[in-house]
Amino acid sequence: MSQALDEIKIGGLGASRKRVEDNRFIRGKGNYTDDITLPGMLHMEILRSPLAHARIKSIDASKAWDIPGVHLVLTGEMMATRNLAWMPTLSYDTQAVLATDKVRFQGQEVACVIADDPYIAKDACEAIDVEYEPLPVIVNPEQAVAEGAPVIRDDKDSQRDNVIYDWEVGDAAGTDRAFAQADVISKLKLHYPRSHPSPIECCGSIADFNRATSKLTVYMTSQAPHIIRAAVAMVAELPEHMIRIISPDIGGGFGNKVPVYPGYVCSILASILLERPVKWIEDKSGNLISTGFARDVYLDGEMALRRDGKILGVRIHTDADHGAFFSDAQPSKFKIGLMHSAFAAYDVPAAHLTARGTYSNKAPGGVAYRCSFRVTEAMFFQERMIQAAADDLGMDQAQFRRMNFVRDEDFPHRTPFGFLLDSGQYAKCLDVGLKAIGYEDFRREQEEARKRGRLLGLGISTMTEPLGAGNSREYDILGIKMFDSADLKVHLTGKAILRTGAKSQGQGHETTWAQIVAHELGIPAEDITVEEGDTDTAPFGMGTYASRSTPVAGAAVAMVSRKIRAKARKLAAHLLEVSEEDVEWELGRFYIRSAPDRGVTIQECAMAAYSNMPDGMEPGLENTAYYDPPNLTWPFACYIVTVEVDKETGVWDVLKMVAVDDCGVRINPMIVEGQIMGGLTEAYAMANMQFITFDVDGNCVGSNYMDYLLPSAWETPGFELHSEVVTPCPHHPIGAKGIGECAAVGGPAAFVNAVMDALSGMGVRNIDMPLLPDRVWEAITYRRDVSGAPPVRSDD
Ligand code: MCN
Ligand code: CUN
Repeated sequence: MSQALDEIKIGGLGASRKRVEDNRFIRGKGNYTDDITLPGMLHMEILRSPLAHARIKSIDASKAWDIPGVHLVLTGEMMATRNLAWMPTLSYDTQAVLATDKVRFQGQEVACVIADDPYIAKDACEAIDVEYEPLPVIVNPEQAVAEGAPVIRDDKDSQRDNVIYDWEVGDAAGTDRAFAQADVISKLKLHYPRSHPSPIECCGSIADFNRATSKLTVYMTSQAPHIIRAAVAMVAELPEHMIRIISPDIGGGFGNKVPVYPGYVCSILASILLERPVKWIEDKSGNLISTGFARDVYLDGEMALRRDGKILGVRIHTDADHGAFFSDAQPSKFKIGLMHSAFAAYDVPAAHLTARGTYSNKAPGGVAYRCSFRVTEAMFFQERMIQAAADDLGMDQAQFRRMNFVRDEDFPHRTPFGFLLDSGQYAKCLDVGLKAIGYEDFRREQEEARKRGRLLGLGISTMTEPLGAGNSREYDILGIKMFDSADLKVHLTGKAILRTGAKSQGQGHETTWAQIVAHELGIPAEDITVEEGDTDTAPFGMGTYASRSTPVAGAAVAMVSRKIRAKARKLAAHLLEVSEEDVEWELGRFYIRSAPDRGVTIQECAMAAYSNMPDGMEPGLENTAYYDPPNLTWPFACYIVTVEVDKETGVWDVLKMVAVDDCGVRINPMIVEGQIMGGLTEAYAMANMQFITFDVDGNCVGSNYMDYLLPSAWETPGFELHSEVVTPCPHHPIGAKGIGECAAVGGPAAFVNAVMDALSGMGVRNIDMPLLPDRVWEAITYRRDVSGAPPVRSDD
C-alpha cells in the first residue's frame, strides 16, 4: 500500500498555501531598502531639471557647499573626471548620469547633494544655481523626424537626426501577395500612451564602500541584482567579486526596478568618495517623472481579409518614442521588444512589421511595466484590430476570433514572425468566457437597451503571450544569455534552504518555490526557506521580469530538486541494503519495489548524507541547477467585459468582467488568482484613469497622483475568474507557464473594446487610452475619433 504523502497537505503543487512572506509584511516587519540604517550613514537627494531641453550654461553649487551638514555636491563635471557622467544602457545606448552639456527631459538628474539628513540635502539642492538656455522641444515622433528638428543626442558623434533605429521582421513580399488577394482591408491607427508602473515603494539604494576591505555593498530596489552587479563592475570599473548587491524586500516592481538609474550610480560614487554609507530614496514625483516609463507607441496597421472572415495577412508599422535615451531593458536581438508576438494566437499566413524608434525630450523608457518586452502593446493592438476587422466584415466578434484561432490540433505552430507556439486550447477558453458572461443574452439585452437610448457594450480580448525569456539561443541582455538558476541545500534534519537567481517584488516566490521542492522531494513546504536577491549567496541569474521566474528559475528549482532526489536515491539504496535499481520513489519516500513496506523517508536520506553515507560518496545533500529553457511559455487568456456608457457625461461603468486564464499547471492557485486580479486592476486603470502626458514645452503633465490615479478597491470592479482550462507546458518540468503579466497585457483591450462596442454605429473607430469621460463624450457628441497623443491639447 502506498505511503506517499498527501501533496496538498505538505503544501506541494496545487496547494493554495498562504503566502509566507505576508506574515512579516502585514505585521509591518518587512525589510525594505528604506528600513535599513547603517552606522554613519549619509543621505542623498537629487536636483532635477525643470526644463525639457536646454543647454547648461553654468552650475554654481557654492551656496550648497556652505550649508552646514552638507558633505558633498556631485555635478556632471565631477562625474566626468571619473568617467561617470554617462553610463551604458541595456540597449547599447548611453545615458547621462548627471547632465553635463544639456538637459534632455524634464526631471533629468542635474546634481546630487549628500548631507547628514535628507532635509538638509533637499534644501541644499535648492541652493544650487543652474543657468539654462532653453532649446526647442520634441514630444512625439512626428516632431522628432520633422525638417529642421533639433538633434537631441548631439553628444553622440554618429547621431545626425533623432532616429534610433529602423527595424523590420516578417515577410514583406508574402504579405504584399496576401493583400493583393484580399476582399476587404481593415485599417486601424492608434496611440498606446505612456504609462507608469508606480509601485508603492519608489526606487532607492544604500551604497556602502569599505576602504579597508575594498568591498562595495549596495542595498537596492533591483529586480535583477546580478545584472546590476555586472553593470556596476563595468561602469565603476570595480572588480566583480568586491561588489555585493542585496535586494531586500521590494514593495512592488512591475518593471520599474529593472533599469539602472542615475541615483544608484551617484550613491555608489558618493560612498566611495566619502567612505561612508550613502542612502538615496527617491520621492514619488521623482519616481513618476524620471523612472522607466512604458509604451508610448504609435501603431498603424492593416489586415487583409477574405469575405468569409479568414485573415490572410497583417501589416503593422510602429513608431516608438523612447525619450532622451534608448534604455529599454530587452533582449538585444529585438529593437522593438517582442512586438512581433502580435497575432500569435491567430492563424495568420503572412505578416510584416516595420518599426522606427526616435528620441524625444521625455524621460527614457518605453518598455517596462508588466509587459514582457512590448507584448502589452502588441496584444492591445492585435485585439483592437481584431474587433475593427470583425466590425468591418459585419461578423460576430466571438465567431471571427474562433474561426481564426490556431486550433488545438495545429500545435506546434510557427507564427509568420517566427515564434514557435507549443500548446493551448484557445477556443475552449473563449467558450468558457462567453458562457460566463452570458454572451447571447447580453447581445439581446444590448439591442433592447439601444432602442431605449442606453449604450451597452461588450469587449473581448483573447491572446497568447510569450513569457519567460529565454532560450539562450535567442535571448540575451548585453550579451549575457537568459537562463536562470536554483541552489538547494538540504540540512541533515531534512529541512532545506533554496536560493534562486530570480527576485520577488511581491509575486510570492518564498511561498511558491518551496511548493515546487515539496512536489519534487516530499519535504513539507514549511520546512524550506527561500532566499533571493543577495549576489553573494544566490546563484547567478537574470532576475525577475517578463514573467520569467516560473518558466526559468521555477524550472531550475524542479531540476535541482531532481538532482537532490537522484543522490537521495543512492543513499536510500545504501540504507535499505539493496541496489539502486530496486528502489522506487513515491512522494516523500523511497521503498523497495518487492517490499513496499520497507522504505526510508527523504529526511532519513538527508541524515544519512551527513552521518551514514556509503563508502566513496561525497558527503552532504546540496546542489545547483542552471536552466536554459528550450522555448518561451505561451499562456492564453480570454477577458470579456460588459459596460454601460453614459451618453450625457461619457462616464462608463463596468457591468461585469470575466477572465479565463490558462497558464498551464498552477503551482499556487491562490497566488495565480492574485496575479490576475492585480493585472486586471492595472489594466482597468490604464484604460480608464491613468493620465500622464506632455505639453508643447515638454512639461510632464500628470506626474502626480491627482491625475495619474491608482485605483483603490472602491473604483475597481469585481472580476470573475475561471481556472478550468489547463494546458500544461510540454517543455516545462512541472508543466507551468508564466502568469505575472497576462492580465495587464490582455486586459486593456477588453475594456476599450467594450466601450467602442457601446459606441458602434456612431462612426467612431478609436479613442486613445485612458478613456476619460471627456474623450468618450467628445467621440459621442462629435462622432469622431479622439487622439491622446502628446502634446496635450489645451482643453485637456
Ligand atoms: N505561479 C504559479 N503557477 C503558474 C505561474 C505562476 O503559481 N503556473 C506563481 C509563481 O510561482 C509566482 C507568481 O505566480 O509566485 C508569478 O509568477 P510568474 O508568472 O513566473 O512571474 P514572475 O514571478 O517572474 O513575476 C514577474 C511578473 C512581472 S514581469 C511583473 S511586471 C509583475 C508581476 O510579475 N510585477 C509584480 N506581478 C507582480 N505582482 C506583485 N505583487 N508585484 C509586482 O511588482
Ligand atoms: Cu515589462 S515589466 Mo515585468 O517584465 O518586470
